[in-house]
Amino acid sequence: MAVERTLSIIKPDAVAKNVIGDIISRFEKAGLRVIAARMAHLSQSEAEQFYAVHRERPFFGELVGFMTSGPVLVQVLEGDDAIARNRDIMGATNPKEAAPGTIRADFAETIDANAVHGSDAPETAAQEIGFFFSDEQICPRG
Ligand code: YYY
Ligand code: MG
Repeated sequence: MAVERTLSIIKPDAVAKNVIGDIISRFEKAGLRVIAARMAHLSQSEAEQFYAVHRERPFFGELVGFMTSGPVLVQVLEGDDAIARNRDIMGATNPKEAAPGTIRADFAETIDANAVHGSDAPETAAQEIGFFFSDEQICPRG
């Protein structure tokens, strides 16, 4: 098992519900370590850039509107198989289809406001981490 890093975002709906700590606790219980974190209120241009891969999708405008609607917590998580492990504990994109006990099943109701983002592959993880954090802002555990 390789130690990986992944980018996680606790989205505006979950921040507004005041469940940041509950969600980080899920990461920690799954063996993931927070090695960088900061609050951010994304601008329209930042959200458009971050989700550029979806720019042709019909939900793009709503996605950007939602992601800029309030503050988020952006984090780098590190651990064995961090990318897939984070996706597992997040649950399916649509909370209605997310397995019981996953973050999206427990903290979200709709596909457009689904509590968390997680990188989906090593290349996107590296790109997304670099989008939010410089090397000096990342503090790997010894
Ligand atoms: O990686 P993940 O967040 O699980 O889903 P993506 O397919 O990458 O879509 C990104 C984001 O877009 C999703 O978290 C919510 C939103 N979205 C939507 O509002 N409606 C859809 N039908 C699909 C995605
Ligand atoms: Mg995705």
